[in-house]
Amino acid sequence: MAKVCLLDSPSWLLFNPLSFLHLGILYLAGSLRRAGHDVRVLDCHQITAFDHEKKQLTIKHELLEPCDVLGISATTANVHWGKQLAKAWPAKVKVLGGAHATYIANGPHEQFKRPSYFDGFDFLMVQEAEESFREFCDGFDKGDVSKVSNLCWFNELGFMQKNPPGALPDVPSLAPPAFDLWPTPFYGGKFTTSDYDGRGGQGMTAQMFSARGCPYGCRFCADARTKIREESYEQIEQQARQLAELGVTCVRIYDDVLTIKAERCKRIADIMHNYGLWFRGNTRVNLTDQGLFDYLASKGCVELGFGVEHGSARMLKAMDKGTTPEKNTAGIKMCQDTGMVAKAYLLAGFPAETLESLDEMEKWLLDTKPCAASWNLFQPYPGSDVWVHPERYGIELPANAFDKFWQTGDEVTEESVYLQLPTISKRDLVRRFREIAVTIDREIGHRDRARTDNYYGREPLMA
Ligand code: B12
Ligand code: SF4
Repeated sequence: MAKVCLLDSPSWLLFNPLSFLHLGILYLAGSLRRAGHDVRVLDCHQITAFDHEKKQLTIKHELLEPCDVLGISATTANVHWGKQLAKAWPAKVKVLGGAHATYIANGPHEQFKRPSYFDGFDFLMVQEAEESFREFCDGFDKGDVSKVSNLCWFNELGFMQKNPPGALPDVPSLAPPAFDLWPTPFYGGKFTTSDYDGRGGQGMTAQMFSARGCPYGCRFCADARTKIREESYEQIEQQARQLAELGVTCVRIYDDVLTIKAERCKRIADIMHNYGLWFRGNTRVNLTDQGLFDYLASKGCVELGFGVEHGSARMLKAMDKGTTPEKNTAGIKMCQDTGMVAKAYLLAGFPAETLESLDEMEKWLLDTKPCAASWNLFQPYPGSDVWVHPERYGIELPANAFDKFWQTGDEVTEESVYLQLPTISKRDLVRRFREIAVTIDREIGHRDRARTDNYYGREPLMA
C-alpha cells in the first residue's frame, strides 16, 4: 500500500497557524486509511518557519518525510508556499488539491492554466477528493493512474489535460476525518472573544463540518449555489466523540451556514453538549430565530459569526447578499441578547465600493457594535462570480494574477490591493481600510486576531 504524506500549504501570513487544523486533508486521510493506505498527516507550520521581515519561507528539510505520494492542499492565497514545499519534498509523485487547483482547472480562464503556476507538482486533482484520491493511491500501487477521475496534468506543450470528473463523494458514507492523525496538540479552552487577544494563539481548537454546500449566491464566494449534502447524526456524533477523547473542548463548526435547518442545528447542539464541547458556528441574518439562538446558547454555543459584509445597502445589493444593514443589526442584537459572542465578517473593496459606502460601513459598526469583527479586503478569489465574470463588475483580472501574494491580512498596502476599481482609488481604499481597522480596535476592541498578531515569534507546540 502506498505511503502517503498529506499536508496544507503554509499560511504564516494569513491566519494564526496555531489555531487551525486542515479538515480537508483529515477527511482524505480518513478515507485513505479506511482503504488500507499508510497515511501521515503533517502540520505544515511545524516543518517550516517564516521570516516576516523578508516574507520568506524556510523549510526544515530534515522533517520532510520521504514517501510515495505527497498530497498538498492550497487555496489561492497560500499555493505559492505549497509549491515551494512540493519542490523540496522527497516524494515519488506530488499532487496538488483543494480550492485553488479546483477553481483554476474548472474555471473559464485559460490564461491561468499554466504550468508555471503549478510547478513542483506532477498532478492536480480537482473537487472533493475522498474517492478520487483513494483511486489515485490505489492506481499508484498498481502502476497506472491514467484513468483516475478529477485528475489534471500538463502535457509536453504546457497545455492542461483533464480526466473526466467523478461524482461528488457520498457524504453519509464517508469515513470520519482522521483527527487522531493531526500532529499538533489541541488547546483545552473555551476560546471566546477575550481569547482573540491572547490565549487563542496558544493552541489548536478543532474544526468540524456537519454539511457541505450553500444555496445562497453571494458574489464574492466560491461556494455559492452549491447543493447541501449532510452528514448523518451518527457521523457528527462520531466526530464529536473522537474530538472529546482527544481532549478538545471547543470546536468551530465550519458549515457554510450552520443554522440553515433549525431542528437539525438543535440536534447538532445536543450532540456537542453531550460530549462537553463548546462550539462556534457561522450563519446569516435572514436565518435569525430567537428560539434557536436561545437554544444554542443554552447548549454551549459561544459564538455566532454573521456574514454581514457591509454597512451600505447598495453594497449588499451589489454582493447579492439578500440582506440589509437593518437586518444585520437586528441579527447581531438578537445573538448578543443570548450572551453569545456576535461576530461580524466584513468586506471592503468589493466592486462599486466608494468613499461614501466606506463611511456607511464605519457608521454601521459604530451604531451596531458587534462583539467582534473580522475586517477583510476583497480579492476576486477563483471560484467566485467576480472571478468567473469580471466584465460584469467592470473590472479586469491582471494577466500576472498569481505573481502577487493574494492575502493581505492586517498588512493592507497599495501594493497588496489587487484590483483597480473604477469607483475608488487604491490610495483612498487603503487609507479608509486602515482607519476603520483603528475604529474597530478602539470602539469594538476585538478585531479577529485569531490570525496574525498572536503568533509572531512563537513556535508551534510540538507533539
Ligand atoms: C475553514 C476555512 C478557513 C479557515 C481554516 C483554513 C484551513 N486551514 O482549512 C480559515 C478561517 C483560517 C480560512 C482562511 C482563509 N480562507 Co477559507 N475557508 C474555510 C472553509 C469555510 C472550509 C474549509 C473546509 O474545511 N472545507 C471542508 C473540506 C472537507 O473541504 P476542503 O478543505 O475543500 O477539502 C476537500 C477538497 O478541496 C479536496 N482537497 C483539499 N485538499 C486536498 C489536497 C489533495 C492532495 C487532494 C487530492 C484533494 C484535496 O478534497 C477535500 C475533501 O473532500 C472554506 C469554504 C468551504 N466550504 O470549503 C473556505 C475557503 C477554502 N477559504 C477561502 C479563502 C479565500 C480564505 C482566505 C484567503 C480568506 C482571507 N481573506 O483571509 C484565508 C486563506 C487561508 C489559507 N489557508 O490559505 C476560499 C478559497 C477560494 C480560493 N480560490 O482559494 C474558500 C473556498 C471560501 C469560499 N467559499 O470562497 N478559511
Ligand atoms: S458567503 Fe456564505 S452564505 Fe454567501 S454563498 Fe458563500 S457560504 Fe453561502
